[in-house]
Amino acid sequence: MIYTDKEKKFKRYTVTTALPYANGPIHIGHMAGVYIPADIYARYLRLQGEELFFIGGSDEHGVPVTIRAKKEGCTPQDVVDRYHAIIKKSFEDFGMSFDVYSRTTSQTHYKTASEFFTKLYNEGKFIEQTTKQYYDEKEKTFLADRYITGTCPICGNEHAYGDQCEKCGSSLNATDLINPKSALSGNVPVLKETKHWFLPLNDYEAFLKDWILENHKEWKTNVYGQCKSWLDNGLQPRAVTRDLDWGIKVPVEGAEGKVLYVWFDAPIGYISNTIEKLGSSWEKWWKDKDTKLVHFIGKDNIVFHCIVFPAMLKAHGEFILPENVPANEFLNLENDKISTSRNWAVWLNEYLEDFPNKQDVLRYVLCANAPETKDNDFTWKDFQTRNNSELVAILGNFVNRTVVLTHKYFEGKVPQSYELNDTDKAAIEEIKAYPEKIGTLVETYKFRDALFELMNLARLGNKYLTENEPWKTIKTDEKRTSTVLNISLQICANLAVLCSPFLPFSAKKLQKMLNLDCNSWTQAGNIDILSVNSPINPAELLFERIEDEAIQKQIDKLNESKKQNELNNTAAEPQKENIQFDLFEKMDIRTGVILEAEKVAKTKKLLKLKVDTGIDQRTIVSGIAEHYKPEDIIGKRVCVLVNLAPKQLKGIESQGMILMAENALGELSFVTPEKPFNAGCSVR
Ligand code: B3M
Ligand code: ZN
Repeated sequence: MIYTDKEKKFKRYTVTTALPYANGPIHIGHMAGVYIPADIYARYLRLQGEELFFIGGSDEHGVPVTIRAKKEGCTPQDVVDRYHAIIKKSFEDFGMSFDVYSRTTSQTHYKTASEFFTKLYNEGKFIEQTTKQYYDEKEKTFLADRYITGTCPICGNEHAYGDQCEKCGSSLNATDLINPKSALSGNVPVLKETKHWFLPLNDYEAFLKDWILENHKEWKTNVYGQCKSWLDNGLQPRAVTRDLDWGIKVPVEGAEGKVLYVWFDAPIGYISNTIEKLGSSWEKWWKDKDTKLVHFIGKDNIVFHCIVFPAMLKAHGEFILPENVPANEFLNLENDKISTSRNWAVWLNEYLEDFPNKQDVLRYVLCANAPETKDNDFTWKDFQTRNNSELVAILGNFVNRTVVLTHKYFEGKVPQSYELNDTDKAAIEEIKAYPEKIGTLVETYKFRDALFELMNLARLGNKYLTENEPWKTIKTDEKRTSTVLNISLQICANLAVLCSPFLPFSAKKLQKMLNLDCNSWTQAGNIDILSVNSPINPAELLFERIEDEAIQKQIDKLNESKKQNELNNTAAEPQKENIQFDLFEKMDIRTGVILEAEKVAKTKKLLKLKVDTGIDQRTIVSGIAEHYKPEDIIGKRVCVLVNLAPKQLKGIESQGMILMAENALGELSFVTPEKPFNAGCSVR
């Protein structure tokens, strides 16, 4: 049977969002892929009067957290405490309307996840298997796949990881790597036997095939397609435990040093977070067949939410299964994959520093560009265009014109509507259709289209106002102006209701301007939202133009990241051949201070400097003009090779050489004594 979401009626909704790893801040890719669509959906359902529990939280276990801790020289708990706080704050700042935002290191979660495992264990739902895993004898620990590097057997990349080669994209087993090395000690790891518990996914294959492939044909094609390919390839037992010291201890005897696999405990986090918030009344959200469970995730999480977690829930037996998993594809940034390690991202916390109070602009752009059916690209130019020519020029402009005219002609009170003509009637017919049109799109997870329709309503408003010219009719027919402004204000009020899931901050502002108490989606779709004579507050700009400089600053920031990456990835020049100390001793290097600097005429590269060497004040010609402006380097402390034989350069005698460091991009930097030493000190 094929049924769409709409045809089956549910009593309530449990909506989850992927729990971000607490090993870094949140970026625009996370927002566009998961959180903005989920928040629109949740806010919409609330306005529809639906009972809803909207769940978020941080995923605090797993190897990525331990890697970060090791890199930063702190404990995993330190890492997750720090990033949980940052992530939670970003979500709050961007108006994520979670009913709970908790974490997988909470006591409730440890208890819930342990009990979940124990139940399956006691009922014999796992198989025990002893396999050989890489072990680091120096560090005395088994190695997670990510902790092993070596040569990719497929493309020969020497820096492949035990789970994946990032060069050719192949997914690997650690034992596939040629010349494996432990990332902890650099030693060659040995294979050692270890016992683990596996969930025999193959036993759930028939159930999953029937449930997804037969009964959920309405799922998004990218999600359905990925599930089908997994199921067609046949499922294998999956280990649900790991040898690691960060995580939830495996609650059975003889499992010392083992924890639950992060992908076993994390999805249970959705349930624990519900319990944490609601106490004993949590069960209806997870066990009642009349509850619709929806998971918002990115495409890399599909297999865990559509195959592994449902198999776990099925094995447990008491829980409902997701009704839909509207996973998105990936968002790229300026034509390049978003990457935390390469700092190629727009971080939410930094965005708000540069664009204070512009949460809705980012929410708008990320929704308008959401990677719903394919990977998509975020560019700063597009961000600017969408702000200036859509939010400002269409939505903001329409509201502003209407409110300003109301104050100009009708003392800031909603004027009366008199006789309606055909244009009015046509506009009203169109207005009526919007709540249903937008609502249906939201209910079927087409958030981009929904947002586009919302803007069409604003376009309709602009067109209506422009065509009916109330500023002209005021001179001849005040009643006509009154009618047109009434209808325009009613369109503003419709927008104030309908935009609130998408642009919650601006919606609030607009509702305040209109003195509108918005609490239901059904308020929209008519032209009686605002009653005649009710007061309208003075116009306030909903959006403001973003100028080129602000955009250029962001592009510069990204270019800086690109440059840093290039530098980090370039190996240092090979060492020159050895020399004896006496040769070095012959060089007389001194600290010095630049006293004067000017460009050498008709050259691009040369500056003529006067330098205090402590011995004398002398002229040195230096090839640094492309890197430093003369006026910026007066007073600079430098190092000077003072006994270099004088040389004529462009007719000037240069008496020595300023020492410069040069990076892989050919950029120059003075070598400056770290303390403010006088000129003339020897350098050796
Ligand atoms: N933390 C992976 C991710 O952030 C993972 C999601 C867990 S959802 C239960 O992509
Ligand atoms: Zn490879």
